[in-house]
Amino acid sequence: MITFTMDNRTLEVPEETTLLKAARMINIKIPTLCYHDDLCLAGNCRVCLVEVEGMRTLQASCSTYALEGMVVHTNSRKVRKARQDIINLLISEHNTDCLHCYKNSHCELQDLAREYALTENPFIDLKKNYLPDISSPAIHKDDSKCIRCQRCVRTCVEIQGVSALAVVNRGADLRISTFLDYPLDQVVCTNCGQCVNRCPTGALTENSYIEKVWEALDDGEKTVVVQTAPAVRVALGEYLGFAPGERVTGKLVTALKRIGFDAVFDTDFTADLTIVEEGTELLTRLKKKVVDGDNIPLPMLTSCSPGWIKYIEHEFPHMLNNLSTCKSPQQMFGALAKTYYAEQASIDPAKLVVVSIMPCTAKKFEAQRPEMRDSGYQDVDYVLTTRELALMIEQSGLEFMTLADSAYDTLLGSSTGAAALFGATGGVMEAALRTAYELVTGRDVPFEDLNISPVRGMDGVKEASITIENPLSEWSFLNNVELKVAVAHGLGNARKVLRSVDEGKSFYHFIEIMACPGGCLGGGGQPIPTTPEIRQKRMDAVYSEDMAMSVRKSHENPELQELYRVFLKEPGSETSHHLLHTGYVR
Ligand code: HC1
Repeated sequence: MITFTMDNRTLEVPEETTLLKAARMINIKIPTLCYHDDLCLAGNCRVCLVEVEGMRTLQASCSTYALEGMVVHTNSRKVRKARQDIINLLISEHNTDCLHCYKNSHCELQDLAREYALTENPFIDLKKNYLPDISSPAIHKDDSKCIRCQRCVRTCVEIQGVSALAVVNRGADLRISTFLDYPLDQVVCTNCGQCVNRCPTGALTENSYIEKVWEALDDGEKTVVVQTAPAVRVALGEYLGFAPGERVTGKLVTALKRIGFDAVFDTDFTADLTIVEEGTELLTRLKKKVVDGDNIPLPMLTSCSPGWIKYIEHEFPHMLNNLSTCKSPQQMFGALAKTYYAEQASIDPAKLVVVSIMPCTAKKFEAQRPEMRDSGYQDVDYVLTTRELALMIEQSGLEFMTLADSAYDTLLGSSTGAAALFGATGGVMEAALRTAYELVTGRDVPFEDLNISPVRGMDGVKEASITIENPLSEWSFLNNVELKVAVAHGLGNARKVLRSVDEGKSFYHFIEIMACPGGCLGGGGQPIPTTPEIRQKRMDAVYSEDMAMSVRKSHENPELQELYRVFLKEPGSETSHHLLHTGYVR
């Protein structure tokens, strides 16, 4: 242990503790613009400078370790003056049209300008004229607001292993660019939005569709329905007065009804549907492989995370046939809304607008893919992130904390605990195993309380296996088969698993991959900040939602059973294939 002094307080910390971390341990806030709990140290912004007695220059606290006997001042006159100068230098190059910035009041640079009471800037104005990159349906990149902290580049390289963003040039000309400066929609960007979630300013934001949604709501000719993703309800509250990890499902539904949506449905409903369709597909693949000896691609890979789909298209195109043909729950919902729901509710689908509330920026891209028009229309019209919904709730003047709870509308609104799990890494796998095991054996999965703990938690790659014993006669070919599965979250981890499978080093029957760390609960469209601690709290909320549900297996969802009875007929039917399945080509 190291003993040292910080702001006249004696501290004892483990070796290799940075001064920034030590300060946080005693609730002293040192500002920083480039540090992020998820990322490696960079020391780029220098805002976190502190004074260390005996040292000639101020030290960056994010990259200076506490040493025995050190005396540190985090708020001396010299420190305050240096921070003011650094912030002013950043502002001298920054587009300061804050009132028209999407990140207005959610910008870390703006917060510091306020905290340090900066009223005048002694430095020359060095702003450059950059044209924003508006090519992507998901992400808006505006270099005039970039402070070159490089959180985005480290995210894209270290966590996602994508490298769509890179640093180019040196010194005053340094900027964040793409391959050959191509627009975002022409490079390997997966639209995951993890960069957006870590950007301290308005340089990277989601492409907002709020105005389009208001327009639709104001159009008396249109019926506007909305679906809410599993991970939204465990995070939305963070922007509206609740602590991380508080579930706000009932208030979310009430808010959407008060905003004016004609019906409020749940993506969890189609998450259950995905499980039934995907579970059936997995069992069909196994049967074809084992019984018929077909050369069916295994492992089967989940297909609900659109950032992941874009990644496999770019990086492992030869494995595209391993992807489940199931569309994501978001897209299954859109296709059903404009067919089944429109029919049941006697609505002209041409006048039906489907809006999604998602924790994910890539869902905006997914909704616009040409494959996603099987209803005869664009199945999902507009996708808003959790953050955009929070803004709409504010715009509506609703006091979210005081809203009563409401229930989802019927027909596409009931769900199970299994569907709630989709919001967390491992959740799709857990939900699928609960259903597939029961379909094959007639019994519950052999885990206490249905909780399949090996696929839970934040490890980047998780593995599990279940041996199938005494299956029903139809599945006798699976007797004593050890079903091997894996789960990866974050595209860097996806790459590890796929490489290992591709090189023949690992074998699995089924792999769940989610593009974002922690799964959707850590999506690029979730409230900022999203940190490891906050992801854990959202994850705990997901599991408590599952435990609170009266039905916890997808195939037992009553509205889903009705959907099959009156419309789809059976899993994998012709209608199912037409509306709910798709394929991707390179
Ligand atoms: Fe997800 Fe999914 S879990 S992809 O993370 O399969 O975004 O929440 O909605 O579609 O259900 C996201 C979350 C979400 C889909 C579902």
